[in-house]
Amino acid sequence: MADYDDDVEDMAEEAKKQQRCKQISRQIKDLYQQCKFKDIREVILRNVLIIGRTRTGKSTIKDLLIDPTKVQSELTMVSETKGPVFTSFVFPNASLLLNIIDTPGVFERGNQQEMIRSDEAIMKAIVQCVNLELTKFHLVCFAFSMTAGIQRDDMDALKLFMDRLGPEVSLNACLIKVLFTNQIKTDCHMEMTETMTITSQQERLMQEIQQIFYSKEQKKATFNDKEPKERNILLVGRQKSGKTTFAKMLENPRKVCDELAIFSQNESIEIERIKTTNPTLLIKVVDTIGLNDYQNPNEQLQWIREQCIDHRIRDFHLICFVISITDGFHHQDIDYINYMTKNFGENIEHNLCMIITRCESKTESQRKRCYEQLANDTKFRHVIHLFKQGIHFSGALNYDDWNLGNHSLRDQFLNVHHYREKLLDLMDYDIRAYTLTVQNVTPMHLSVSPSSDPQTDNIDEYIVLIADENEYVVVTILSH
Ligand SMILES: Nc1nc2c(ncn2[C@@H]2O[C@H](COP(=O)(O)OP(=O)(O)O)[C@@H](O)[C@H]2O)c(=O)[nH]1
Ligand SMILES: [Mg+2]
Repeated sequence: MADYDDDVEDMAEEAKKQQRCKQISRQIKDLYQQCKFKDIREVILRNVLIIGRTRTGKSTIKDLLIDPTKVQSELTMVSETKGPVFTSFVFPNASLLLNIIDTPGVFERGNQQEMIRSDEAIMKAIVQCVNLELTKFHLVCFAFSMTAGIQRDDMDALKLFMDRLGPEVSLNACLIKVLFTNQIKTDCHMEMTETMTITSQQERLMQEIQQIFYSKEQKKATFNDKEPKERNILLVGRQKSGKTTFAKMLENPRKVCDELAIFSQNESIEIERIKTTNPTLLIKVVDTIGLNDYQNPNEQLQWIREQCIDHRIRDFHLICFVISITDGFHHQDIDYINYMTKNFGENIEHNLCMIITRCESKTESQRKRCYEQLANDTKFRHVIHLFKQGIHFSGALNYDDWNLGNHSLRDQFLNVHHYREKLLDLMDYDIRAYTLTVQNVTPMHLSVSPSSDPQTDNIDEYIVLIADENEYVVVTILSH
């Protein structure tokens, strides 16, 4: 009996203990609920390497992962090349940890202009990854912006990159195309009623633009039976900086620019003859092949000089260094400017001006900010005085906006017309022409045409190599 009583007592004690345990466990759970680290769980690790030039939107791709509704800040004129940047992202729903290594310097050249490329930046990026114990990449993304396109220089950098990482890297490679679209585009698109098709919207816009153009021209019209003033203009600048579009805009500001292409067209020197009324000018525009990082700028400039002399154009009233606001001012551009003064002679500065293209949607305050950024840049400050004919803006009716029948085209035209007026006034002044001398021009048959190098000619081959299985990720970013 005593044994039985003991057993009952033990059982009761045991039940009490269990109850107490349950209570404590509940309390621990309650406490844990209040703890902010309660979501600790296993995650899948993914390492992504983003490569590409500066200003191709690589950092913006990262922003996009966090908040795709974010409107990007305004484009700056000058970009700084930074070292590799490492960021980790956690996606709780997908139990994913994403490590992104952004390597801006890889596609920028070393200091020595004569060297085609140093792989110092690539090695630096690799060392940084190893230091972070990141030795495996699930994805290697090559980002390029539609406005700058893919240049031959990029191909060289990619080739070098693959040499360093091994060809198997292409199995994990993809191509990211970054499009900067105007915020206004979406607004206007929504405004369009169902009955108003894009075509009729385009027709209406063009009529409106024609009317504005004629009324502006009429206001300026004066009786003038004088012979037109002859002006020669030389356009120099990077590939896709907007030189050809600028010449077309001078001829006809109502023209919608061509659609952006990824690759630069094969070009040779083109000479456009443009006749304008108000003021009455006969402008000969020498549109050159774009300067590119791939070639020795000295040779390129010398070739341009020879071509001009071959075409019997030696006197230039304006020598325009063309840069696009979307690509900004690179510090390599300073080298080009210095090479220009060296190659063409110091007195080029009396006729030198800068044209900043793709500004059709920029307001006056934006243009002012852009100018201030240039004037305050530590490096550009030293060459700004060379642009004795000033820094000017230009633009053209944007193809994408036209394609969607956007109302913004009207305001774009007002800006473009204003820029053109100022530029024609500049050309109308009696500027003393700069004369190209034959001195120092040694006859040489350089092949600076991008199409003439058989080794890097087959662009498609490289794309297939990098974008295995033709994988495209299209990222659309709202611009400011
Ligand atoms: N919206 C806009 N697009 C431009 C402008 N300039 C150039 N583009 C675009 O950039 C592309 C390349 O420009 P292009 O004039 O051929 O450059 P180039 O290589 O310097 O002659 C054009 O086809 C246009 O799509 C501009 O002022 N405004
Ligand atoms: Mg061109």
